[in-house]
Amino acid sequence: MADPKHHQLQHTEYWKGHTGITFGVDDVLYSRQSPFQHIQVLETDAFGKLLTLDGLVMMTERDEFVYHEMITHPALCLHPHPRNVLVIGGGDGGTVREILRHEEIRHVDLVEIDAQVIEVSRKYFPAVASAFDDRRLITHVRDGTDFVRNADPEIYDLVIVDSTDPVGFAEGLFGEDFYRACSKLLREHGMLVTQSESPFDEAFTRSIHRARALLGRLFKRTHVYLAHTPSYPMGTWSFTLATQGIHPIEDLDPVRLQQRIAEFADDLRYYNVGVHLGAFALPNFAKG
Ligand code: AG3
Repeated sequence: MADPKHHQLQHTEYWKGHTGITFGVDDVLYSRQSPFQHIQVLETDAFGKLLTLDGLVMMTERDEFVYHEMITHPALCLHPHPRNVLVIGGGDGGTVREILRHEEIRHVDLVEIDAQVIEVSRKYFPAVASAFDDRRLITHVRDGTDFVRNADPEIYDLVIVDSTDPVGFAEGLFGEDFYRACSKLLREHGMLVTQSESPFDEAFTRSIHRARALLGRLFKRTHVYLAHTPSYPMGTWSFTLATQGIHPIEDLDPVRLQQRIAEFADDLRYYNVGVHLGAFALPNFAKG
């Protein structure tokens, strides 16, 4: 039976034959071409506002917390004393919002290539962009590959790559030169986390296995973990964590993790001790 609320406008993400869910669209709030990509903000019936870049779903009001909590807290909670963080991409601000919940964080550099993404997020997603005025944050509108090539060595404890898919101008953010440059920026115990696409999508997993192999040459350990992201194609998303030895489960004391979480937040909506432990348990099909 057809939905009684008929949407003349819909949005479905298509990429290489893979489709995401179809959003019923009530209104197009923003639709413009930036120098880098086509940016849209759509008012959807089920997910609130939706941000797309070149038609790819970046986030929705309803489920952005899953991705943003999971790209940040597992690594931040594993690191013995994270102070300085570099975020490549993430111009919507969700990733830095989560990082800056941690009081021990002294400095975050956010490097976003497209100033228009930041402006759009500030205007349409204030709850996501809520940390842009934090004094500990410096925002650089610049190409991430260029930034990491020129940054001082050994200054960060964590690098987070919150990029769009590895196509077009973002492809360099999944490549060998980029990862090598990132690894040089890290201090002792330094870690890198990158979003690594849906484990169901073969075209992507090929590039992700390659990325993981490249990271494996530069870091002692690489681990993939998963989260449920209803608005992204296939509904499950992966992240790759690279460390210089810290094991995400074996080096974790659940009691201490519980205390640590309580220190920085009492209102997380996804991440908790059980989720941390479970996220690194991969279904057979997703084991590399
Ligand atoms: N970063 C994008 C994750 C990749 C989404 N890919 C897709 N829909 N095909 C999310 C930006 C949120 N800070």
